[in-house]
Amino acid sequence: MKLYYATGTCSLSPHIVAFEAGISLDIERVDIFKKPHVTSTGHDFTKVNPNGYVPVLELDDGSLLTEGAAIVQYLADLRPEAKLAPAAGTRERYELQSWLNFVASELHKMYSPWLFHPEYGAQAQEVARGKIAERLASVESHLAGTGPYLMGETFTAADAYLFTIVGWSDFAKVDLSAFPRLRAFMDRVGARPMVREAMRAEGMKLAA
Ligand SMILES: N[C@@H](CCC(=O)N[C@@H](CS)C(=O)NCC(=O)O)C(=O)O
Repeated sequence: MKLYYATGTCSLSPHIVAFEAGISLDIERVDIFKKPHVTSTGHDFTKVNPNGYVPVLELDDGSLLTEGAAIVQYLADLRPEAKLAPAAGTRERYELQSWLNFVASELHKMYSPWLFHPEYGAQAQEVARGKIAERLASVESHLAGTGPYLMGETFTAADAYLFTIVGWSDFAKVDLSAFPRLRAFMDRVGARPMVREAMRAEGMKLAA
């Protein structure tokens, strides 16, 4: 299987899940800043994903799976013993999907594109930061009752996704100082050996 990724973007989330699950992936970097996007082997990435975005998982039969929230579940289900997703059909699985959807729609798409494109202007960016702060406050109070992870004691695919997106906060000038539990969550997840391996594989800088 091959993961198309761009360093430090949302594709880090399936990358972390693969490492945590003990699944070895081929990886191919995509330059999402070039138009059209090209892969590290020089291919036009829009031929892989006409929407032009990572992550894309190419399965061994050559078929392609897109959308991070679906890819992490696919990977987690290949190794149920790693407990990165509760069994399909259980109430807990819907809870996981609820978190994945929350991160995708309420956080990921609020940080990006708004905070990565200065052309939207300072006012739009401040509105985005305000919305993000509201959503992070609800994560903060959830962690107070449930922690240390979103689903309780067990690290899941939703934690990998939350860690990836909230990890953009410094760059996006999102202030986390009001969210001590979330900051502790970021430190806890960032210290996991397999999370560090995934980041290292993408050439990211690791905290000491
Ligand atoms: N709906 C997609 C969005 C993925 C996405 O936004 N990917 C960004 C990186 S975080 C990207 O590749 N952007 C490049 C582009 O859209 O051209 C998902 O959830 O997987």
